[in-house]
Amino acid sequence: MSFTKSSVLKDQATHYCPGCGHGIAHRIVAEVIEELDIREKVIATAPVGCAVLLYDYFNCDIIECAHGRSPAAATAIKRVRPENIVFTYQGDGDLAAIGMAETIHTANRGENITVIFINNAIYGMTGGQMAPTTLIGQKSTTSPAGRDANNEGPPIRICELLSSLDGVTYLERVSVSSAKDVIRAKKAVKKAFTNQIEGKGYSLVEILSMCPTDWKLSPKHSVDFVNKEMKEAFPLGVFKDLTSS
Ligand SMILES: Cc1ncc(C[n+]2csc(CCOP(=O)(O)OP(=O)(O)O)c2C)c(N)n1
Ligand code: SF4
Repeated sequence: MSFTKSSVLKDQATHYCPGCGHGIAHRIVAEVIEELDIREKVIATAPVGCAVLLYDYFNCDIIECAHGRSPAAATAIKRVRPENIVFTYQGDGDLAAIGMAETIHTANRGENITVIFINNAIYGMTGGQMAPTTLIGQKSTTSPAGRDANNEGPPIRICELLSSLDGVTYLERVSVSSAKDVIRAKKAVKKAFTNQIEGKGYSLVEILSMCPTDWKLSPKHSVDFVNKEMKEAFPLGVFKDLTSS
């Protein structure tokens, strides 16, 4: 079998650094949209962060949102055009820092949207500042001695945090740091889109993802960092699934 690129991705080289997880996450989302045959119906929101140029890469309708405001914009789009399939694509700075209020209230309202959350434990685009998901001891430009729970608090686990909200239908944390993980991640993303198609409500997939540039690690060591350190701090798994009950 020969590998072909999904038609949901444009013929456009990305600007992502070597070893970055965003490209893998893009491919997973694109393949799912193609397999579900929903491209014509999809409206995505692009974040502010390294994936800001999402609209250059995906062959579907995309609106650019102010930093962190994707859930509010997605809420409006889905309510006005319920026949469309709406997804947000957000980094940890976008979703869990500046956009935390939008994230919590959108989840709590149980909006029928799909959220793709890329957790790379750092602010990638702006040069490596600490994110809400930065690990204890992890160095960043704003925690040069390593994150200290006494000063900065421990990392925020979004799936665990949102799991207490009644409005939430489906939460799963996956990774793109091995072939097996990528297969699992695609299943989760497909379920999150299928839930929306079936009108089941708010679904979020958290994807642990590599940022070699701002972690100052090689691509190979970045994969090791996800597989060892990140998976320990952010265990993979399904945190809520009301679709099977
Ligand atoms: C209102 C506003 N505040 C701050 C910024 C600066 N800014 C741009 S991207 C970013 C963080 C990006 O990190 P993340 O969301 O984790 O995405 P990543 O780049 O890691 O994929 C920040 C703080 C901005 N563009 N707009
Ligand atoms: S800075 Fe990090 S998140 Fe941004 S493109 Fe480079 S590796 Fe990816």
